[in-house]
Amino acid sequence: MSALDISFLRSCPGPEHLPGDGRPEICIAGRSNVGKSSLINRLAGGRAVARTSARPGCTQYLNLYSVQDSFYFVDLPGYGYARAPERERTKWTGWIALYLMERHPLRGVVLLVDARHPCLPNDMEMVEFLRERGRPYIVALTKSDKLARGKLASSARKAQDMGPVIPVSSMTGMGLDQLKKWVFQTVD
Ligand SMILES: Nc1nc2c(ncn2[C@@H]2O[C@H](COP(=O)(O)OP(=O)(O)OP(=O)(O)O)[C@@H](O)[C@H]2O)c(=O)[nH]1
Ligand SMILES: [Mg+2]
Repeated sequence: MSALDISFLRSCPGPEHLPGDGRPEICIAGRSNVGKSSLINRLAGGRAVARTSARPGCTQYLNLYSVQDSFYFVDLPGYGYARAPERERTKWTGWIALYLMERHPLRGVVLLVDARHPCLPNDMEMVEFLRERGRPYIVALTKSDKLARGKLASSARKAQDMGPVIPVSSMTGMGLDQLKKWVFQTVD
């Protein structure tokens, strides 16, 4: 996969701080620790443009990236982090919902789901939310390198209940060409 030219612009405390230049956006959504930052880094050719950590819940802001000088990636705060205070959690959910519902330049959502745990209740809720609002999305099954081939195939089959699925790995690069293709088609 050829690397994308991705640069980190800033962290925003809420969607109202995103740019107003009308460039298209693709958002990267998913549970806390699912691999959002790792995916962005791998798409950037392995450069550490996004912060990654073993501690879930570290990305509490919307992180904004410029891609190819022509569109943006918006890395959403991970949802479902049980150890965040209740009040914080509700706030994150509120931002995410508001952004997904109302953001005009948003062209599509890459929903990251751990390949080992397809169809968890809060991911299904997200899928329902996107479907109801007619937002184009794709499910990227992350950490696919952690599953043997047969297990990955059955997980991907199950995940099809969520929508169109691409198994990916930020470790091996699996599926990233296909994901990139979806992103370019969706911003176009
Ligand atoms: N084996 C493997 N590990 C991965 C992969 N992607 C992410 N990880 C690991 O999973 C952990 C979380 O990855 P992050 O990219 O920080 O996840 P995130 O969704 O950005 O997390 P928050 O921003 O904290 O919600 C890190 O320890 C990563 O190294 C992958 O494709 N394969
Ligand atoms: Mg992150």
